Amino acid sequence: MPSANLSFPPDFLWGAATAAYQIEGATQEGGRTSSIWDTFSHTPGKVLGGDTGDTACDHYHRWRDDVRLMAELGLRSYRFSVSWPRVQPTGRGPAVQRGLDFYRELVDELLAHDITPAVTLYHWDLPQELESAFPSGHAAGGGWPERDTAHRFAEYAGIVAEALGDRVARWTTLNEPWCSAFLGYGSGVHAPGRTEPVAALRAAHHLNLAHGLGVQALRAALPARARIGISLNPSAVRPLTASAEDLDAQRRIDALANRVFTGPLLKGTYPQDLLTDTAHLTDWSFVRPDDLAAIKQPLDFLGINYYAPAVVSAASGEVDPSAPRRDGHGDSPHSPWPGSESVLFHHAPGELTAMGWPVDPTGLTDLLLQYTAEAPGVPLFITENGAAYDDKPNPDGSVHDPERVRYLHGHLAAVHQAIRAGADVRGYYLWSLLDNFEWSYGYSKRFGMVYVDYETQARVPKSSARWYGKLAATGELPEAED
Ligand code: IFM
Repeated sequence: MPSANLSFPPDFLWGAATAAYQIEGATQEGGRTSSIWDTFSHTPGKVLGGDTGDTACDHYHRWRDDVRLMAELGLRSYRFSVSWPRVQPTGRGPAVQRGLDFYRELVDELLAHDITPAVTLYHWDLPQELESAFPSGHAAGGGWPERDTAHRFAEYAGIVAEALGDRVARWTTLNEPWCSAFLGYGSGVHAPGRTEPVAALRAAHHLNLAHGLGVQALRAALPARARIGISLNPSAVRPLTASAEDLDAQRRIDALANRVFTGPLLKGTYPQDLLTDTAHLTDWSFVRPDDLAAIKQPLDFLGINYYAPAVVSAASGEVDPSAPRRDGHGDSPHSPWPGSESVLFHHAPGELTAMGWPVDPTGLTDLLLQYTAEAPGVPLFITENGAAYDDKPNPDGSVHDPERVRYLHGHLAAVHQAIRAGADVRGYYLWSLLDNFEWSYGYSKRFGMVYVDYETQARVPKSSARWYGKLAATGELPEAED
């Protein structure tokens, strides 16, 4: 579609995002100890090709060059995560000053280049010690199914806020708690790799609680100008047909993907249908009386991470548990959908990215308008959006990625459409600044607008990076290349 006249508001924030474990490397330096992702990636068979985050993009040593590159590309904001085990190696007690210093220097460098830092406190790298703790005698482990982890997170949030609060105004508590809970403890394709449906539901609640307690700790430590939110990865769930069965499948997945978080965060309740759908698994007595009030904290913004919609149907017959679920979240015989394991996932029509995810920007417009209605008055940010493609350097070393430009163009046009329809969207962070460690896919999937040669650690901006830089400079959506 021609993009003439697609101008974004003048103060719209254009940025790129990364996460600590995906780019930093240096996993045993500066006093850092293992996170659940170090343990998981070092467990044979868990990550494609046996890849680990040990070196990743070596950002821990190359951060100055990476900030310079961001400035050259014209980015106005950088969203990164703090590695919990770098700052508080055991997940409790005093912080390691070297860990805090790393992030202070990074923030100072960003500010010196006029790039607004946006800090995410938790992007999946739980200190291993907290997972290995067995506070209530659970045989399989501690971690997010345990209440204490929420309190540990609030303590950690306060520590980071004290250290960076004079320089950082944008704070996100958790990134995509759905993945932490349901991929980490349900299907087991993410760390810590547990496959216990009830633990996944308990984890979801304790992540919600961690957010609520974390917001309180941040507000206590930060100046009033600080803006605090959370990044969710809501699913734009569509029924395959309009049959009552498929609509029920849609309702079930919407409850487990979306409302399990937005219910308590925005309304202070868990949805009744979710409690009913999972009643054969748990009575939810792990939700204590004051928890919901603690979780429903005022939000200064809501972060939305969007990649693709989901199309679901009811199973029409016997379900083969070993058949691929096609929900886009990796291969596992275990479902990440407790109580709704029989729901079938289908590809939305159209082109697929290298992740096998359909390209369908309409889901982004839908979600932005949905959250405009559900969270009135709360500004929205797209805190992640992007696509993996099989990018390869040309003989002259350049990297041309027209598919990514088309993906970005389509999704930014969808954001523009939502703004025109009344959504208060304040910024967009492209996932990702650099090619990086794509979790259980290792280094096989490239999401970066900057190509990383993992042998030499050379960074090569792809053509999408130049395209995006033009957008950041002008606020006008450039045409997609042919
Ligand atoms: O790489 C991830 C990121 O860590 C969280 N959101 C989705 C991205 C692509 O899978």
